Amino acid sequence: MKFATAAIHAGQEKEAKTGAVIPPIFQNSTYAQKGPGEHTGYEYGRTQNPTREAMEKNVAALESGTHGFAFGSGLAAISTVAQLFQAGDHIIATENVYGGTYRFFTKVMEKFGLKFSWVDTSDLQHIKNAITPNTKMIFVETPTNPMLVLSDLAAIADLCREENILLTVDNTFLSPYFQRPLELGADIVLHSTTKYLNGHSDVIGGVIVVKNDELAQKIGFLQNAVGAVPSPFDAWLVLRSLKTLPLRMKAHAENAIKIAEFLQGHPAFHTVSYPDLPSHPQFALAQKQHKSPGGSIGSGGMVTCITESFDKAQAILRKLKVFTLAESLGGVESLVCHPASMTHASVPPAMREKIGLSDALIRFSVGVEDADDLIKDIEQALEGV
Ligand code: P1T
Repeated sequence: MKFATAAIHAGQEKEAKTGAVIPPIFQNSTYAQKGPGEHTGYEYGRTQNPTREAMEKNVAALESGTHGFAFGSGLAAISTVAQLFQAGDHIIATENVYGGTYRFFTKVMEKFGLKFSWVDTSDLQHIKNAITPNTKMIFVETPTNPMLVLSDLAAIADLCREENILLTVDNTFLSPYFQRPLELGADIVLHSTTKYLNGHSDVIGGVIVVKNDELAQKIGFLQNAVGAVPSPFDAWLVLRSLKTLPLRMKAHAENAIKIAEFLQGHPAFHTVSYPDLPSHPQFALAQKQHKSPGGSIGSGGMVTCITESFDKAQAILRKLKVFTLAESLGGVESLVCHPASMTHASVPPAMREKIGLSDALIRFSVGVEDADDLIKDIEQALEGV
């Protein structure tokens, strides 16, 4: 099945009793048993839920994996991956990750004895230098949030295979429409489904996909044992949204390049970053790695730029009208954010400086409105600033 067909059909059968075309929401916590232990394969809602299973199978198909596991948030998915490890294990992580991921690893998992090295994973040599005999996982976010730095997944996957290290990729920024890490050799791919996979800013959720039975068994065990599962309704909303993922991602990317080009041509902005701009330092890697299943190149809807000063950034953010000033990203509506004080406030200032996350940086999550209206909105916000 091709991607657009899988987005609509994978994991979904017509409901047996009525033929309902869309999978029902099984809003139940438990299932009747005929006798003790004599059940239908469904025992308890945390352990199994048919609506959740349909969504998990759908995302697994889109990510070219074999098993999907849904969670109550992106961070719940990340925390479940972290629980594969034990005290003393060493993890190499991309130095610029979502602020909440950084906070979770440094403030929570370090307390349990996991050791982290924060590395610029865009440079393979930096990863090689950080490997120790205890290194168990490389955790890569690409493109990074918010600096849009790319890591070469095929090259890192080769290194991981040689060194017997797991490669986990946070694929939230591109979705499987533009990047499929398991095809490039990663072991685990995960998402905040809150973002592009759900795409309508009405769910908090997460998902993990793997292609290996042993890993699937371990993550399935943790999903049930730890219990950070989503509600059936939230799983259903994500499943509904996945049907339009290819259409939405195409529209996001078409708009994002227009916004990036507009910003680049405007003197109010210093540094405009979008992987499909030839000025992006890793443009060539984006052309190789960010491919839709049909072969078209696209880098999603996230664009950043640096304004003259923190005050200028504040003034612009207050005046935007079509772009809503808010945390989060990946919805059909355009959002804008000031990472240093919002999504990445939990990253220490020294680390923000190291990765180039300036107080004057603005992050746009370009939605699927008419690009002309988005550009006009930025133009009116710049008037008098
Ligand atoms: O918010 P949650 O569903 O728990 O997902 C966390 C998360 C994980 N990975 C990436 C790359 C993310 O961007 C996020 C959440 N990010 C935001 C809320 C944000 O505005 O950047």
